[in-house]
Amino acid sequence: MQEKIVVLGSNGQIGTELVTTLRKIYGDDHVVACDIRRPDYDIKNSAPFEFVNVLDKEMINGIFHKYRPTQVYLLAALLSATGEQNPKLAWDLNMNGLLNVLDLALEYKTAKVYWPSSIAVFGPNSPKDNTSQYCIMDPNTVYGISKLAGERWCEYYNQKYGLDVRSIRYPGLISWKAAPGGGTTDYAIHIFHDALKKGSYQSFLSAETELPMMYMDDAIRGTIELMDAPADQISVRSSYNFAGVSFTPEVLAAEIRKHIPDFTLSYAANDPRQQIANSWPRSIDDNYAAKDWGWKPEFDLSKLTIDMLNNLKK
Ligand code: VAH
Repeated sequence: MQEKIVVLGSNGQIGTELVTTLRKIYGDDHVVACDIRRPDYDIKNSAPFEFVNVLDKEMINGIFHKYRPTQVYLLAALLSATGEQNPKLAWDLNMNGLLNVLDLALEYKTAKVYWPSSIAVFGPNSPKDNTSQYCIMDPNTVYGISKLAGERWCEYYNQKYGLDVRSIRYPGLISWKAAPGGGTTDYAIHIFHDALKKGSYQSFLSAETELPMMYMDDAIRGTIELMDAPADQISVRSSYNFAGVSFTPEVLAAEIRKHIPDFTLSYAANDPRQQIANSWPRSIDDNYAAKDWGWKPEFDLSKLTIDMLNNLKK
């Protein structure tokens, strides 16, 4: 059957690249990009785009009615740092946006739904190293709380109503195409821009802050591999742990200096994002993803650094 894929939140850091990749696979007309803002990347005029506010259930109902999607990706969300500045909007968007989509997917019998979670679902008392799929989870950001609650709802709609909803706990994602959207891990993107522009960068996270990260190419490939996997191979219906490479700002700076020898890194003190980063794990065990669909990252720190610098230089 012909796929008709709707991507809600198509203009974000993930959505921008997911839409491009899905259109290469399924064809422009089979992927509808939806966002509350017109894309700042040059989408082809022919490719379908819709203005959508995911908090407006009637509006989303109109999209489901018009396109009868076979797959829906809900990427619209407020991330960790922005969410702390606007807790009620973050909870409303991240939670009610998801519940709107889960209900409509049931009503319109959508074959598959994708919703991103994050390593932000772990908290101060979660194990810090090689954090496992099942462990203590006490997130203390609105973003993390909303993602943990959302995972519970995804599993509930799968177990109670049979909805085929799939999810991945993304680490900090690094990419060059679309600007990052208010995350705590965004230093690992800005550092490349400043390294090329100014030869220096001031990190808002301290030198020894190690966080789980991943190159966007790996994240997009892994997401599509998950969505393509046979349903009976999916053993996790909350959200899969997912790992790329963990590093600190100091280690990343040393890698950048292999290409820009004079690059200097300084540190800003007392940034609120430091508290958020301190509550997250240093590294993640993604053995369930490896077992269930053969997940394996391709970008290590060296390859990620080369790709970022080469593309940003263009
Ligand atoms: C954030 N980039 O910083 C997101 C991500 C694990 C981090 O969820 O909020």
